[in-house]
Amino acid sequence: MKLIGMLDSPYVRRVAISLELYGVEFEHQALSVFSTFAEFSRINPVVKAPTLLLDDGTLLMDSNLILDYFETLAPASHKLFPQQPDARAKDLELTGLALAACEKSVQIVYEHNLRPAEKLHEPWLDRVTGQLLAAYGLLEKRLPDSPSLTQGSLTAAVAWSFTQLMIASVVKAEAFPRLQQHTALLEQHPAFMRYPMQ
Ligand SMILES: N[C@@H](CCC(=O)N[C@@H](CS)C(=O)NCC(=O)O)C(=O)O
Repeated sequence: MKLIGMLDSPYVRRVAISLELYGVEFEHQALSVFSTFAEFSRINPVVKAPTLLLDDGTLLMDSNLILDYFETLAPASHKLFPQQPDARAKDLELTGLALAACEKSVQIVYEHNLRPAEKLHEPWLDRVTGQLLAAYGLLEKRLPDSPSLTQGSLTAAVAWSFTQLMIASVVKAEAFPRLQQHTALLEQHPAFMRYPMQ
């Protein structure tokens, strides 16, 4: 099976790290949805990263759907979402906040990198920035004191590393010390080090 997409996408990276933690073997093909659009489109005409191509030709896209499949396959010892309902709800909360932070960060990056400067729409950027800061504000509060390696905690770290790489001037690291510390710790984990953002 093949995972297609660049690791500087937080969605691709969370899938790569999760597959590693599940113990699933896969080939990573680092294609960009921008610079290698044509090659990407020959595998997935929709050109969405991550794309996961199963050995039988099934094409999965959207990190949550890809991870849903592997979470179902994983034995209890390797599942990344807690099984106990209250703990699961807390972890889904972290995951949702981290994914919102990814989405808002990506929107800001696209607004700056894809749109001509004269067409930047400041009210939209302000709105998205407010949503991004709200997502990280809640994550900073909701991260448990000693988080275990779950889907929520790993997605929070992947999101934070992405935001800090791409738009550190928008989200000041010093205002989020718990996210900083949490991410620094997880970035030392072998699964994170095997799939670095750059
Ligand atoms: N909700 C999706 C978001 C994926 C996403 O937006 N990926 C970006 C790369 S970071 C992409 O494919 N951009 C190209 C496009 O949307 O045309 C997921 O979780 O996989």
